[in-house]
Amino acid sequence: MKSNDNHPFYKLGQKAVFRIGAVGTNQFVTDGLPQIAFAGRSNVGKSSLQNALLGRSGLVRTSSTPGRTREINFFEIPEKGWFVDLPGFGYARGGHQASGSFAKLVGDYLSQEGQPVLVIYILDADVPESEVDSICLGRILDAGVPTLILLNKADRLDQSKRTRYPTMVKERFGLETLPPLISARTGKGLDALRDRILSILEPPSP
Ligand SMILES: Nc1nc2c(ncn2[C@@H]2O[C@H](COP(=O)(O)OP(=O)(O)O)[C@@H](O)[C@H]2O)c(=O)[nH]1
Ligand SMILES: [Mg+2]
Repeated sequence: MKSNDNHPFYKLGQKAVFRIGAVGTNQFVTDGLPQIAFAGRSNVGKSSLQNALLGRSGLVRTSSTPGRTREINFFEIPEKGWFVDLPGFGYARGGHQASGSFAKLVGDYLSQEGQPVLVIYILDADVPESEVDSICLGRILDAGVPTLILLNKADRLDQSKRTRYPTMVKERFGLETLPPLISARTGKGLDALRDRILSILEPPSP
């Protein structure tokens, strides 16, 4: 682990467990605890980011082959809430038909009443202008689901791109603030994200 290995979120991360890979809406978790969903194109690092946040290298399966995850995977953080790993947008091994059915499953998941409480939408920091992101992120923002946009794989950008790309993405999606540059690989930016997640899973008592 990196220098941030004593963040209080790790205590919860150690207890995280995989519960279900939902292939139909009847398998969605509905226990009322907050769900934080990770969305984005295939291969942007959704699974790597969840592992890095939790400090659990093998919990969420990662792959260098895009489009492997077909289910909506629910990881329980006992008594606190859930990490929900959505299938990657914009790529389907099973062809057109399969692609339509996961688009529907993800659409149904995202349009539930009150869940997810937050969508973490991950962009590849080095691909700031993908058409698939325009469509998918555009829909999520239009649906009004609270969304945090992050630029992952920041370790791959040179200084010039680190300056220019967050501004490009901010303008493109009409965001109020610059999207943070993070890296699931180096741990850059992850403690701020753990703080935010912890404030959702363990809200300060009123
Ligand atoms: N350089 C770099 N590679 C990353 C980072 N995060 C993930 N990857 C790599 O990107 C590939 C896809 O990651 P994965 O987590 O499976 O992506 P997913 O399809 O969005 O879940 C894997 O080879 C990861 O090792 C990162 O921050 N930096
Ligand atoms: Mg994945």
